[in-house]
Amino acid sequence: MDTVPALPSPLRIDADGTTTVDGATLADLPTVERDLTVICASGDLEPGTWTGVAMLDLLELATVPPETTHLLVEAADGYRVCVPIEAALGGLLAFARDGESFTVAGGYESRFVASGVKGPRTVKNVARLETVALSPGEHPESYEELWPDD
Ligand SMILES: Nc1nc2c(c(=O)[nH]1)N[C@H]1C(S)=C(S)[C@@H](COP(=O)(O)O)O[C@H]1N2
Ligand SMILES: [Mo]
Repeated sequence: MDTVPALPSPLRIDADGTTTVDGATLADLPTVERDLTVICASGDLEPGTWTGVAMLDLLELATVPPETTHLLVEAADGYRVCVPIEAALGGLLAFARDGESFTVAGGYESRFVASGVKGPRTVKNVARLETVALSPGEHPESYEELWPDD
């Protein structure tokens, strides 16, 4: 399967400096498969085998400051989530689920998925990642742009 799709535009990582990840760089990263269950907004469990590149490998292309607590994952449409960095690092920038490419099955190129990250935070068409250091009193939700899809 040709897993890594041609992205409409390069992926941007804002960490310690800005890194631009083009399609060729993305395609050079190892492709992995992971079984992850996404918890839908409704509470339903959606198990699946996801194929993509490890967020850890992707973020290793940038310099992640040691004080990072959360990762902002932003879509081309402005949708944005803020998830704990440990959860994000264990996740995938996925391109397919159960062997079906999103471009074919869903009409989008990529999707951020991670264990413990619920359905509404599985951002589609990821365009930008940003590492942030939140102080203990700060609410991750205040960094988010979540839209109901129904
Ligand atoms: N870029 C982007 N990603 C998004 C959304 C969105 O509006 N924009 N909606 C989220 C919500 S609220 C849900 S429940 C799921 C829906 O995924 P599905 O279409 O596979 O059910 O995608 C999430 N990812
Ligand atoms: Mo949703």
